[in-house]
Amino acid sequence: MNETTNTPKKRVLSGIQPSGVLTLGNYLGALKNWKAMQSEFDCLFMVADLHTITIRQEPAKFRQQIYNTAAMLLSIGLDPSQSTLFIQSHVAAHAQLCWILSCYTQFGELSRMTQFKEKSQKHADNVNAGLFSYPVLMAADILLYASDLVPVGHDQKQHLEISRNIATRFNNCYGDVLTIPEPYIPKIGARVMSLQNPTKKMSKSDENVNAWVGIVDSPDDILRKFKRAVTDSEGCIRMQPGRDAINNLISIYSTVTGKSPEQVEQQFEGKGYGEFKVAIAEAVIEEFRPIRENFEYYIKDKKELERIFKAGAESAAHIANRQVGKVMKKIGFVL
Ligand code: AQP
Repeated sequence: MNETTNTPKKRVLSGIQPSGVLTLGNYLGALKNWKAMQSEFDCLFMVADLHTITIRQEPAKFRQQIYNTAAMLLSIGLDPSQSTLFIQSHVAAHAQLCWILSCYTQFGELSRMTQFKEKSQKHADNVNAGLFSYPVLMAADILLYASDLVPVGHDQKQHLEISRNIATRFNNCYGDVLTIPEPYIPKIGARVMSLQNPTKKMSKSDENVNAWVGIVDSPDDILRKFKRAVTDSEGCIRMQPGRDAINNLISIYSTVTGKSPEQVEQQFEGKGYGEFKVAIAEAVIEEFRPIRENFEYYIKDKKELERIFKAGAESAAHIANRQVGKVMKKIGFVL
């Protein structure tokens, strides 16, 4: 219950892929908000491991990344007594509903997804059906829990839209079965760009390690990566259209410190890029310091991580199985 309005809390589902070391982009674009959302909403947060195998993974590394991502969710302050934390593949209903919904999704609408176009170019040797139908699995994730809200980054808007279309199409056939999710635009938000190519978003799967800053990177690495970040030849710290590198650095510093971009510009008036980069690195190092310490604690005890995430999966499965049952009954399956 929401204690101020005395109404049921809205349900929110969000997930993160264990596809590498979680970055400053994942943190400022998603994780930091998740922590802030916990008290206001009924939150389910998942390690989206089923999504990750659309790109080929090396088994031992993949398994470790799943543990790391789970430990990271706890390290940033997600509380299993307040939110449901689980690993997607532990709830079989995701795959089950995905198949059902894929029969209510058109080939044409999946073909228009920009992420599919981008990822199939990047991984031209493995353009598998999972990569193509990824948005259907995402729709299943959301619709399984009757999520009212889905936090969306800029790059996820198209996927939420297709989830809404699939749900509406299903409801047009069978009545009001699926909740149509609304986008939730987080309070703190930033699209963090690559430090080496600021026209591209910072991605954990970027092979150039200098392009991204990991949450558990050492302070030395963080400092080095910011020092190497590309800039331009203008020499002044001001947000301006077309100055992608500087705009990105100001946005990072502003989001981490809570200062407005104008305050950041004032603070660094007349100062050089070198000084600015060190200040950003120091702010990021301080932001990540307690998280890295927590991470070192949680990652040591895999049994405890498994216990926490298995308990979360049980709660999630309870909701998800009922929803799949409802959907199957409407379609006419014998249950
Ligand atoms: N650079 C970014 N800026 C802001 N938000 C970002 N997110 C990711 N990168 C940035 C947000 O993080 C959440 C989880 O993302 P994901 O792991 O499910 O997949 P992704 O968006 O594909 O993230 P990556 O790091 O780019 O992974 P790879 O390299 O595996 O593709 C999402 O809310 C996303 O918006």
